[in-house]
Amino acid sequence: MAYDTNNIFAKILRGEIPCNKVYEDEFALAFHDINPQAPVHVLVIPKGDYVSMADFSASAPADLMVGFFRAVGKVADELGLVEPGYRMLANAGENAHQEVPHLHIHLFGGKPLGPMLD
Ligand code: IU
Repeated sequence: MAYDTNNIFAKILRGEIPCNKVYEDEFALAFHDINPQAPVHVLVIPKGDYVSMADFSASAPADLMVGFFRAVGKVADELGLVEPGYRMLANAGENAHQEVPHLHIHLFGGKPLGPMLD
């Protein structure tokens, strides 16, 4: 799928739409989900035009890939999620109900989470 530069997360990255930011560096931006599904529900997005993990893993430069995943880990740590644990998830495509066509990793935490896929 071609990247849509008018998707909502692209607009957030360009500063055209506000977000409730928790972390930002040269590779990634993290912000609170507007419709939280857990006491902590944060989205981490890479600074680049990637629809999903498929094109990110295939074509992102190595420094962005490393920087993005380091940012995901840093956000989880800074939010105090590492102990007692959290869930990370990235929806990709129609079957997974990906709503926003810019790669985003969901971080869920702040309570015991149920089993996956229920
Ligand atoms: P999904 O993995 O693409 O289905 O998740 C999209 C998420 O983006 C979903 O949890 C929304 O609540 C969230 N979101 C947001 O935080 N801010 C927005 O302006 C929009 C969606 I549109």
